[in-house]
Formats: sequence, C-alpha cells, structure tokens
Amino acid sequence: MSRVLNVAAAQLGPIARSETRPLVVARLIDLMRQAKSMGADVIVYPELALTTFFPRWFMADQAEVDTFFERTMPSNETAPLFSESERLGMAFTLGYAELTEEEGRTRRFNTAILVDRGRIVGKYRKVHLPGHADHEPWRQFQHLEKRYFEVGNLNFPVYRARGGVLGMLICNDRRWPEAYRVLGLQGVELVMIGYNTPVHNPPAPDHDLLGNFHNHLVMQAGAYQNGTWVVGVAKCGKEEGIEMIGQSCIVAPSGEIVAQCTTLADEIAIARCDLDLGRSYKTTTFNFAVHRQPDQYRMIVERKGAVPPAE
Ligand code: CDT
Repeated sequence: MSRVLNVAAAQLGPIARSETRPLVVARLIDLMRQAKSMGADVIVYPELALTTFFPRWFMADQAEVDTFFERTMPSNETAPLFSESERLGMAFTLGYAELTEEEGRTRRFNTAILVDRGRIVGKYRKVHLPGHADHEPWRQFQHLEKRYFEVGNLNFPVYRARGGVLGMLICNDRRWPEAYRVLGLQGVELVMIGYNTPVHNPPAPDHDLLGNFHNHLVMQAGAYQNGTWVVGVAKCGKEEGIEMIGQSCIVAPSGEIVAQCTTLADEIAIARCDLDLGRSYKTTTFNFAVHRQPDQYRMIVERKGAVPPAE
C-alpha cells in the first residue's frame, strides 16, 4: 500500500486584531481549496491561527484576554472549516487558544488539533511556553505566553491517521530536541508544527539576524535525528506593527528542505511525503533500540537547569 502523503504547509500572512474569526476561517478555507487543487491530502496551519498573536500585548483584564480563546471546537465560526475538510476528504492541523473547564477550574492552553475529514482525531497542548509572565514595559513588545497559558498536560502524543504515525509540536517546542525525541520514541513519521516567531527577540537582539537560520536548523535536525518528515508553518509578515519570520517549509527525514514558502503572505508549499523514507534512518544510524543508551541520559529528566562543575 502506498504510504505517500501529499502534505501542504499553509502559511498565513498577518492577522489584524480587528480581523474577525469568519474572515480568518474564509482565508483558511481558501488555502485548503488551493492545497486540494494541488493534490494535497493533509494541510498544516500555523500556531494560534484564528487570531492575531495576542501574547504580544499585556492585558490586565482577563475578560479581554479570553476574547482570543475558543471555548468549543468546532464552534459556529470554525464549523465551515471542518465541513470543508469533510467535503474535500482532507486532514488538517490547526493551532488555537483553548479555554476549557477541567478538574473543576478554567484552564487555558496553546493547542493544536488534528482533524481528519471533519472529525477531531488528535490533540496536543504546547509544552515549551516561551517568554515571561509579568509585564515588562522595557520590551518593544511583550511575549506573555507564560501568563496566558498553562504548560500542556497531554505529553507528546502520536496518532495513527492516514496510514502513518503523526505528531504535532507548537512553535517554541521545535527548538527542543527532547520534544522530537519523545515523538521519535513512538515511531513518528510526520511532525506538524505551527509557529509565530517575531524577527526581533528583545532579550537577545544579537540573534535577530539568525532567526530564519535557527528556524530551519532546529527542524532539519529534528527530522534527521528521528528519521521523520517535519512540516513547519508560519504566521508571518508585519502583524500589528511587529515583523514575524516566514520560510515555512517541509523537511524530509534526510534533513533536507524539499519545499519552502517564498513570501510573507498566505501561501501554500507542498511536498510528496513518502512516509517510508524515514525507515532507512530508523533502521541504521538512528536505530534507537540498538544504539540509544538511556541509562547514560538520566540527567535529562532529573535535572532542569545547567549546573557547571565547581571551578
Ligand atoms: N510562539 C512562539 O513560541 N514563539 C517563540 C519566540 C520565542 S523568542 C525566541 C519561538 O520559539 O519561535
């Protein structure tokens, strides 16, 4: 049986704060139709794809923050995207801010779902939340993910769908090798990632020129070291005055980029992803069962911060 998936990276240009959910969903549907006409089976949308990237603002009023969150999925506003996925026979991943009542309290997560033909078949909640929790007025803009979201509580699940083993990560997760490796240890074959990455990093402006390089570096390494396809999809361009990187791409298990967006706007990049291409890496250089030495890696789970030896 063919294990080829035609995967589309559905990059989004900026979303203005004033842009309504129905307008954004119309853009997502337009991209889904384009992807389908190009032969796609699966389409990957960015992180927090339904609104502007709101953690750039400090908001003291929780009711205002909550206007950026979804209480149900699908909702009346997102239902047309689910219907289109069913009509076109497509799978998609979508990032959004999730507000849920769990364990007797209101909880908020930065979430991605995997939907196949209109039905939710998988969910992931972002584990690595970058930025800070308190208002830091010295910054040109805020990055308040640590204030607005809880750390995800679903670990790093994989799902059998479309004949493969599929996983999701969200933005900053892509910089952490542990995230890919936990997926790799479950045999992942396609990792789908959405991101919102400002060009300017206020605490480390000397990194700004390297943003595109680091974006590809981490995803190419994650793909190769785990013998998996990786699809990274941006929301990019100048959003509410803040520049964000693009260069959405599809990375083969060899670590090579095989498709890439070239604009900072709504754009599809597509690749023919043969899920069996990962096998030669998984059975040789990265045959985990043969070569990994988990006893030697204890520090990875026992220690959080780096502790250099005494001088
Ligand atoms: N959304 C998100 O996670 N963005 C972060 C910016 C962190 S500043 C380097 C990212 O890792 O791209």
